[in-house]
Amino acid sequence: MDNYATSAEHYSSTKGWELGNLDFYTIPQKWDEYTDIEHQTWQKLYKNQMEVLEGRAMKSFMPSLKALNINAHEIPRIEKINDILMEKTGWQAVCVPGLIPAEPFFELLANKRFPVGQFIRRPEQMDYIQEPDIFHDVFGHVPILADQTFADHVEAYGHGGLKAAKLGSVDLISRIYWHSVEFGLIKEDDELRIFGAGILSSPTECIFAIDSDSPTRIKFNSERILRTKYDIDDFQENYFVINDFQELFDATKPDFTPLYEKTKNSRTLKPGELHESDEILTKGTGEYAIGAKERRAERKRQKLNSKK
Ligand code: HBI
Ligand code: FE
Repeated sequence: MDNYATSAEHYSSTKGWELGNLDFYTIPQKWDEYTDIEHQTWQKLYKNQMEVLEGRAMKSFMPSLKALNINAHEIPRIEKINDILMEKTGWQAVCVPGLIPAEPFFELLANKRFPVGQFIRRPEQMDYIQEPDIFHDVFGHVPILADQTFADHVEAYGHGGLKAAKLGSVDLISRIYWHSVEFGLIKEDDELRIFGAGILSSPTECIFAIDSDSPTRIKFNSERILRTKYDIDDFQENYFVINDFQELFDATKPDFTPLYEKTKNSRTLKPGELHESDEILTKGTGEYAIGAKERRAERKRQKLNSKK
């Protein structure tokens, strides 16, 4: 990675980038340079997820993995996936060094390119990483891009994001992405299933999101979600549920400009908060969240103490 700026620099800076510069943040995969340990990390994550996602992931998930030949054997070669994905929906995956700024991220999506972290997590980070790696992106996000309706939604989201950036509303539209593409649930034949990539790629949250009594599951509502903050460092307290991808596509199709105005004039909702407009599917006990608050406070105390 010597020739590239570090991902931290990439995320914080759009210096040198301008709209239309689609290749600015993309890097070669350099597949030959993955080590045996890195391939083993992929294998372990993959095998574990296949077990826990059985009966929990949306029904098309495993067939899509198979169709794109994303398997347990080794870290996939991006070009190989693209040969198939291109033909199915016109999408392609491109490698990036890590998180990139919001506008170029949206522009890639608007052009049917899904940014994939080139690296894989270290063995001591199996459960959780802050930055999206190749396992999160290729295992979690890419398979569902083989579904045309979903792929169209993500493309439209890219265009919506670019517009939101001009209106100073990136933080608001990001909440929609978070609560659907990353942490969304879907009802299939009256059963709750996972389609959000953040859950699909998490060994623990995929069980929590479906089986736990703690979180509340609420019918997807874009106006409500635009007002809703999210936590990035623990399980979600509320999950939003769609009936199918067409619903997601339709809900995010209208021009959000008036909704941004309305949202800015409304009180922001906290991650675990419920609202009177909520159509609640299963009401949670909130038990996990109470413990989570204490755990977070404890982490803070430890950090402070270590600085003394
Ligand atoms: N960059 N590589 C990468 N992957 C993401 O998922 C991502 C990103 N940059 C910004 C971002 N996501 C979100 O904050 C957008 O919703 C703005
Ligand atoms: Fe993601």
